[in-house]
Order: sequence, then structure tokens, then C-alpha cells
Amino acid sequence: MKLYYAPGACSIGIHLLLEEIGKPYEGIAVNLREGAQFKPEFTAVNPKSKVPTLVRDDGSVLTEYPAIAYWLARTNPFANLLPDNIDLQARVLELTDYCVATIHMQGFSRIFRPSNYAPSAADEDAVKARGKEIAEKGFAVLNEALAGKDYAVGSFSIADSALFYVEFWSKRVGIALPANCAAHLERMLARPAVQRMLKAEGLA
Ligand SMILES: N[C@@H](CCC(=O)N[C@@H](CS)C(=O)NCC(=O)O)C(=O)O
Repeated sequence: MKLYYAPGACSIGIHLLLEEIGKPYEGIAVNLREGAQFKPEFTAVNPKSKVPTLVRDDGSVLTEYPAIAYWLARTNPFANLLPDNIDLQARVLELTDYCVATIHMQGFSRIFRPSNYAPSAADEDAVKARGKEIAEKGFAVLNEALAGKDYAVGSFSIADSALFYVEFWSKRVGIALPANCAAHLERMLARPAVQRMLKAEGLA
């Protein structure tokens, strides 16, 4: 298997799941700042120009965070990345989608790439501020979901990898995490798989 990732990007969540699973894989860094995602070498693999991108052992390519995380969990049941209970599985998908589709794509995307949302450069500060509001509201929701739990649905699952990457980004943009999210981030940082991933990406 090959994981195309960018250091510190949302792909950190998939990268840590591969470390949790512990099977051999190749990590290939894509330099988003230099535009490597738009070069033919990468678009031949993923025409969406996005990481994470997973190339499976049969050569087929899987994209989109929730799909990759779900496939990794289902094909590696020994790693216990998805609970057996269907109701809890639905909660895992609900939280994963909220992190990716709302907190990341609507919140952090506005903060990291305001020009994609602003009609002119003069509007960019307002776009960033709106992104911060969306992310902060998202963390308030996650904080409630984490109340009384070590992990998103009790035991560790793919949802925690998605929570982790948005929590990890919070420091970068000056968002103070509410208490349960801050404790969850610390708990995640204490996992050996997360430490291995951070070292591999030069973020430790
Ligand atoms: N919906 C995609 C989002 C992936 C995404 O936005 N990845 C960002 C990095 S966090 C990216 O590759 N951006 C490329 C760019 O900014 O040009 C997913 O769930 O995987």
C-alpha cells in the first residue's frame, strides 16, 4: 500500500491509522506548497489533486478521508478501528463526517485558503473569521460528544483520527480547544502510533 500525504495536512489522520494497523506501507510526501498536487505525476494517481490518497495493493486508488478510513477499518478488523455495534458504527461515521465535511471543509478551509471563498483580497479577513467561527462551533459540538469518554464513541475508532487532525490544527490557527477536546488531543498524542506518524512527517 502507498499513502500520498502532505506533512501536517488532514492526511495525518489516515497516516496514524496505518501506524495503528502496523502493516508495511510506503508513505509518499506531496509538497502542496510547491503545487505538486497539480503535477501530472500526482494527477495521474488522483485527478482531484488532494491528499490523503491511498493506492491499494491491487493498484486501485481510494480517495476521500471517510472512505479511506472506513476501508482500512473493515479490511483490518484485528486493529479494532470500528466497533461491532451498528449504532456505534453510525455514530463513528456521523462524527467523522462532521469533522471532515463541516469543521475541515467549511471551517479550516476558509482559514487556510481564504482566496477560494473571497471575491477579492479585501474580503479575506472576513472569510477567515467566518471559518474560525465555524470551527469553534464544531469544537463545541465535539466537546459535548466527548463528555465522559476517552474516545469519540468510547473505545478508539477511525472517528478519533478525524477528531485528532482538526484538534491538531487548532493550535496552528489560535483556536483554544474546549476541555474535553484538549484532553482528547493529549490522549491521542500519547498513542505510540501517533508519535510514529508525527516523527515520520517531521512534526514531532
Ligand atoms: N474531502 C477530501 C479533502 C481532502 C483535502 O482537502 N486535502 C487537502 C489537504 S488537508 C489537500 O489535499 N489540499 C490540496 C490543495 O490545497 O491544493 C477528503 O476528505 O479527503
